[in-house]
Amino acid sequence: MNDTNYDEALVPDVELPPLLRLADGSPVADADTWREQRRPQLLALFAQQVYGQTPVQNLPLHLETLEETALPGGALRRQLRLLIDGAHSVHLLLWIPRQRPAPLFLGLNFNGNHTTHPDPGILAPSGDRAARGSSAGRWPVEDILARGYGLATLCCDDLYPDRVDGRADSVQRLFEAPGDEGGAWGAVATWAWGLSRALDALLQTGDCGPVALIGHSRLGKTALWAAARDERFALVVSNNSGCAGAALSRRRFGETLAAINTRFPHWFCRNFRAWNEREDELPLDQHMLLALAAPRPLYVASASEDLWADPRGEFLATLAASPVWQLLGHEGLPVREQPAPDTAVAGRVGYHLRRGGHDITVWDWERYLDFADAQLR
Ligand code: GTR
Repeated sequence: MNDTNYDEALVPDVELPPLLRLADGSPVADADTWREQRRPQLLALFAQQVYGQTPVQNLPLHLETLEETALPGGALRRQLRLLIDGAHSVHLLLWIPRQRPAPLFLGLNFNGNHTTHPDPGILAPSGDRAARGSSAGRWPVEDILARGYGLATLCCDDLYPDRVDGRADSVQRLFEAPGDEGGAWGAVATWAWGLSRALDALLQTGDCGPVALIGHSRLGKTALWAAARDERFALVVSNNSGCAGAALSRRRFGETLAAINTRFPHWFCRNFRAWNEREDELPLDQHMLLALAAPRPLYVASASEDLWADPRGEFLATLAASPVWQLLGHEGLPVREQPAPDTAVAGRVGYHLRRGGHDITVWDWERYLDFADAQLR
């Protein structure tokens, strides 16, 4: 984008909409008011203005184990088919460590389960798109298993093909058409719905403990929205989620609402486009999305060269969300200044700025596993 701002000196003075005030302006001073009033207000706002309304219709879900393989050392690899309403199939790849039940990370992948690991036993979609093992660097399966965690992944395209005209081939075709087109759910909300269905499936298998959500980039935005909506997720990690994820929209640093809504009109609801270049009038900002994870553990990570995602805006949103954890009796983010690169900080809210570019690396994963050790064990 030609007019992208990467100059901190040109960032406007940002006044965030208050997190701990109800829509009528009255203060949110206790946990009950947060839970019973403010949290539902914010969820409704993000559904109306950003991600769209997820239908309440419950579709029947049928699970089938396609195969299971015992791995050397006692871990298991299992592949499941989730058949939704008898008409739409999604494949779930599950790795379970030797000691079970075990806590587990669940995350969407971009290009198919077979890209996340070179194992030739992993089923690949027909008319295959990407090479086997091509994103294995983002999924350190053996390290995760060795630390005593499981891992489950599914491809976002199985739920909603990530293209402007993907809707017709998405799982949305199984739902009644929404009455309000402007507020109709987009791809991010559909992917988030799919994460909840994957969780339904995992909860039916006896060997999964608490389920932590993780997502990179557009799938980090999705993990945050899924965790906001579904409180069964025990922990959430946002890796380089940027605009409409963890970054504050009002800063207009790197990717802006106009940029994202123009390039990816299918990700959000149509109402979101009304806020292009009107960020200051938005009745919300992304610190409020992060706060919807509370009181569960939240970890936000940025990368120093990932300026498009506005690392500083991600940190400031995390800091601004933190008072909700304090209100609910937990330590939020333990610092007030953005930590030096490659330094993890964590209370019940964690953050790091990895040196390097837009990616999820083994170093990032090690920090998430440390955080999960502290928060889930
Ligand atoms: C970019 C997009 C970002 C981010 C990223 C990704 O092109 O502008 O918001 O989601 O893609 O998902 O890799």
